[in-house]
Amino acid sequence: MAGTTTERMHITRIARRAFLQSVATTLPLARAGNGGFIPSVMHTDDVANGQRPGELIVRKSAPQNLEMPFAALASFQTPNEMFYIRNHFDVPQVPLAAWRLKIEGAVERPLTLMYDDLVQLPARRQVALLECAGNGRASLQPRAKGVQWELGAVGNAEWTGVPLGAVLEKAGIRAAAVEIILEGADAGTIAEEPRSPGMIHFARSLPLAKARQPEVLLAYRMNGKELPPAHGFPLRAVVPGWYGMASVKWLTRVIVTARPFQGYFQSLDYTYFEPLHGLPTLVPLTEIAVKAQMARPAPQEVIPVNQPYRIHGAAWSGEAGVAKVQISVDGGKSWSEATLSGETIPFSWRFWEFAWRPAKPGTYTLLARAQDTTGRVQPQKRDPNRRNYMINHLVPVAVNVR
Ligand SMILES: Nc1nc2c(c(=O)[nH]1)N[C@H]1C(S)=C(S)[C@@H](COP(=O)(O)O)O[C@H]1N2
Ligand SMILES: [Mo]
Repeated sequence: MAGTTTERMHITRIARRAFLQSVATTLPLARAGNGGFIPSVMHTDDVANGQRPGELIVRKSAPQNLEMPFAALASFQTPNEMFYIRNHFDVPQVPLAAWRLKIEGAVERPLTLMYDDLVQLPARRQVALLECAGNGRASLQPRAKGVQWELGAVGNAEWTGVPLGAVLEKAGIRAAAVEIILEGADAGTIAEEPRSPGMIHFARSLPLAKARQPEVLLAYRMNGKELPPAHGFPLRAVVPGWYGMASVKWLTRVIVTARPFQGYFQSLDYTYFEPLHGLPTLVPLTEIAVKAQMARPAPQEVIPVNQPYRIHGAAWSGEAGVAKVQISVDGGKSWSEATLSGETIPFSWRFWEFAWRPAKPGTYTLLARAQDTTGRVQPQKRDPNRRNYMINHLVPVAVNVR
């Protein structure tokens, strides 16, 4: 792969100071602290009950994979420092002066854009939730392969950028086009099976129909601040409603292609079995499945008897809204409706809460389940067709009332 990059922009790994200097000289904004984003971290053992809010939990340190302690859920927009980080390779250090975005393939006019070109195009702000397709994996039995995420590989942020569709229109999509491939500057080799063919870049594709939706952005700001390095500086895709793998970070190439893309992260990773004519068929993951997650109580939390307790959390469903959330405090025998707060904001989560007052001491099994505006509900049981992804079956939360 490294040998085929001649016509591509060159990204050099340079010392952090040099990187900051080069950014600072090309971009006044950077002086406000672009490179200053260093997530504060804690180790898994410190968070038995998720009781140290304000720090991300390390699930893997090289490359860095961090999750939010979901018990600390408090704000509708997840602060940048609390937003989970899912990296397959090391964060590429991209000097802005050398950075380019290429739009190529089945287009009338191939384009090469610089950062300043992009930020001058009409911008759109879009709130959208990102959830990793492996979020909740730690609850799977038997243990599934991959990063052992608990509940925190999810976040909701406001993104600012240029609609991908607008850039594609500038380049002119040819009639033969079927998909848009998004390629990141990060690259590496995957040593475990299935192995990668040497060095590969992170890349995913979108069907044309989704790529043209107005909510799909090439984003350069996150919650009003410059996109942090770990989240894709200088530019990332944000594909609202779809699992996180579609939102390619450190974007350097947009390739319009006349055949479906079959790259590593498209065909081997991030796929599930969809039954087609009765045959389980591997297809790429797309839309986020409906789900309610409980922030508090956290598993094994101790709750005082006969006191009011606020059960609360968030619910979401890819491209649809949340219609209702129900709570059970008796292991699923009976259900009551939770209160949804605020109004539906497209592609975002919705907070919910339920007032509980446990009358007797003992162990209780709590469950939350969501239904979306298209009628979809969370499954009771894990579907093996989903492999190690798309984890939205009901997971009980056991608590102790004393
Ligand atoms: N270039 C690149 N883009 C990427 C990834 C990556 O490793 N490299 N990880 C993807 C996955 S699997 C997820 S869940 C989201 C996570 O985005 P975040 O780290 O900003 O939360 O980024 C996606 N985009
Ligand atoms: Mo992910």
